[in-house]
Amino acid sequence: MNWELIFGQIKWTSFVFAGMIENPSLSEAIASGAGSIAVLGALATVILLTVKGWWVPLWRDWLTSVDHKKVGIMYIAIALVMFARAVIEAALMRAQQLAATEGAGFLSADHFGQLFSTHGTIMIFFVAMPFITGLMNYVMPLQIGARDVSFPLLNAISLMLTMAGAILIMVSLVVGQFSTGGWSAYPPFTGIEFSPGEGVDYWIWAVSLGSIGSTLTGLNFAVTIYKKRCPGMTLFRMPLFTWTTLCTSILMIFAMAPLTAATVMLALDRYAGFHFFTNGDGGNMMNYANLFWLFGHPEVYILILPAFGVWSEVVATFSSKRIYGYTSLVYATMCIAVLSFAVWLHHFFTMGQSANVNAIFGIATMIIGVPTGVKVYDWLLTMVGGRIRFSTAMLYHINFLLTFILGGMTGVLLANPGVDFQVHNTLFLVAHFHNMIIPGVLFGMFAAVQFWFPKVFGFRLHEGLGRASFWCFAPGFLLAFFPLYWLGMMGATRRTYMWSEPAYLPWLALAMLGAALILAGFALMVMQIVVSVRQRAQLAAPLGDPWDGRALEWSIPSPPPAWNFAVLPAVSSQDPFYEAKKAGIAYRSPTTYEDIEVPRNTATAPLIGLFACAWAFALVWHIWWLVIASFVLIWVVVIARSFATDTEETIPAATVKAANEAFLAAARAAPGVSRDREMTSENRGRALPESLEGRSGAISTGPAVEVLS
Ligand code: HEM
Ligand SMILES: [Cu+2]
Repeated sequence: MNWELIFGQIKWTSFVFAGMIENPSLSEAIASGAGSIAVLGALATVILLTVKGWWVPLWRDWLTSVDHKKVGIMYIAIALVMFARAVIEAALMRAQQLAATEGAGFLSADHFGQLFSTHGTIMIFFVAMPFITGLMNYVMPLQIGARDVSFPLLNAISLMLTMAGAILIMVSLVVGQFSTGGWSAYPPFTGIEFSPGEGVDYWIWAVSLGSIGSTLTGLNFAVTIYKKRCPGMTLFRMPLFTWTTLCTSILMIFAMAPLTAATVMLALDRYAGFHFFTNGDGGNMMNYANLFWLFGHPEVYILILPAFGVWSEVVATFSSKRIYGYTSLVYATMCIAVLSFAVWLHHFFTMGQSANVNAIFGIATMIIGVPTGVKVYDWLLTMVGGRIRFSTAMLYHINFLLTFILGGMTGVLLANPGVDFQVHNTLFLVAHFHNMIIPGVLFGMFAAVQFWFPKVFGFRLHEGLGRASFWCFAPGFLLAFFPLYWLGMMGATRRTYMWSEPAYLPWLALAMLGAALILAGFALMVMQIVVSVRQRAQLAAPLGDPWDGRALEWSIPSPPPAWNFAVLPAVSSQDPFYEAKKAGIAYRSPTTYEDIEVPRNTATAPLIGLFACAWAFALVWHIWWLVIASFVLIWVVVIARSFATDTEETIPAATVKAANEAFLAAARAAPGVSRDREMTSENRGRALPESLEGRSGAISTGPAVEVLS
């Protein structure tokens, strides 16, 4: 029997537990422990789903859904699960480096290499990306007054490809090893000669799946914003979060392609003996460096721009003011998006270009600071004279402004090739990019969760626990990363599992403390969600507008109905819902209702995701029959779908009318809640606009007119 035909290169020694049996050590025990947690977690999920009888609802209401809202929620769920893994890996790395100042620590060099590679890869591709994509999915169609994205099925396929990539990385905990090539996987180290095992292949296929998913998302969202805005929503009336979504989508279209090209070429080198990136034989790794960073630099803006959108919404809402400098914020976003393609070389100043080339890219990099600075002033000036409420989301915003400016300045330092020659490849750089990405992107997403959670689920999050978690995260971040600037200047190289340098000890100890605080913050955030679910009756805000919001998403019930808007709104200003509230014409009944067509659920996307996952796994392990079978099956599903005709269902006007009139009547009858009471159980989601506080706040029910016209 030729087992290799069936199982490819998988042997029993490929399983992580075999390492523990063969040469027991603490490092192996931790690896096996992580593998066991993955297996037990999967088992527990299966048992829970079976015992509770949730398989059917999971399949029927979620996995097969093409509703942008559910797709968005699933993206964010992936991000949170993967965050739990990656943040624990970060804490392990911290502990190892601390333990290794006077000894060898407890992790092997190889295990440490896998940890920084999975941590970086997961955080970028399976935490930050799904987080922003999920949020854009949920919020953008609501902000432009649309019923869904332009291509709902494609949207679900993007999600399932991302999920397939995430599952593949989880599988690598149990079967085989992951790459030790870092998140950027530079050849020739990641070529077959220096990394012969399956690790790099896991990286290649997980990242390729995510990358293709993101390309499709970019196309989908850009078309949606161009084509599906409601009547009257000109480009310059779009909320800023939608603007940043548009710019990010365009970046996704152009930036993911070089990445996919790079991963596929690396795969050809490894699988088929090509020489794109090898040393010699005509190959040149600089081609990889250029392709990777042609993706990699725009990628950081793909992540930060949606967060900038969140900050703009949060600061305006919680300052009870219109955003300051709307137009300048839009142009700044566009400038950043364009410039982001002109600076990639700053990631390899030290790799042999002439001084003139380095100088040009250094200057281009510094120029990005200008539009970013414009934004910072706009946010600050939005707060001036505003009635600021220090909600959790707003605390994150203020923290963002303070910390992001410091991180930005270290970026300007690094943009000097001369400085970069000194500190590149040290913890100074690690400090710099975490300094941008944690207070900027990660906390931006956390602020977004605090802000939009009541919209998504119909109840607010527990405010006290939100603040508690913020007060762990914010100082935790400072403690975990500011010492790294010092360490970097002292010469501590990045991706190093031990330096045996006692002088680093105090700084590493501080950083460890910071990581512990970050873990505590995460635990409190999970607790906040659990407690809020338990207390959802007191926290309920079904009337849709808990924060005195400004854009269209706040004008509909929470959670929104499947069709989002009973009648497509017509807008005539920026901040249309806020203007309507001020004018006393919000919550008016529309004159007529029409039948609404929504796409039916379909198994297409989850099946494609399943087969794509099998295909990638088979490629990693050279299980050729499965490679062919799953590839064929993907296309069988696609072709079968092309014959489906009955893909839409109609929701009768009467159903829509009954639901909408009940909502409007409840909203009109509810007493508005003023801003100083918004964190109390009085807040049912009917905000009293600040301009009307102290007055009756009554709504003229008047003659029926189009909502918001
Ligand atoms: C939340 C707390 C976090 C902690 C404590 C942490 C810690 C670390 C540590 C210790 C390293 C290895 C540094 C070295 O080279 O020695 C690292 C690398 C990295 N981290 Fe984080 N991190 C955190 C969050 C994040 C987030 C949110 C992202 C991105 C969204 C991220 C992206 C990365 C990347 C890309 C690398 C580089 C991996 C490589 O060298 O290839 N991290 N982090
Ligand atoms: Cu860059």
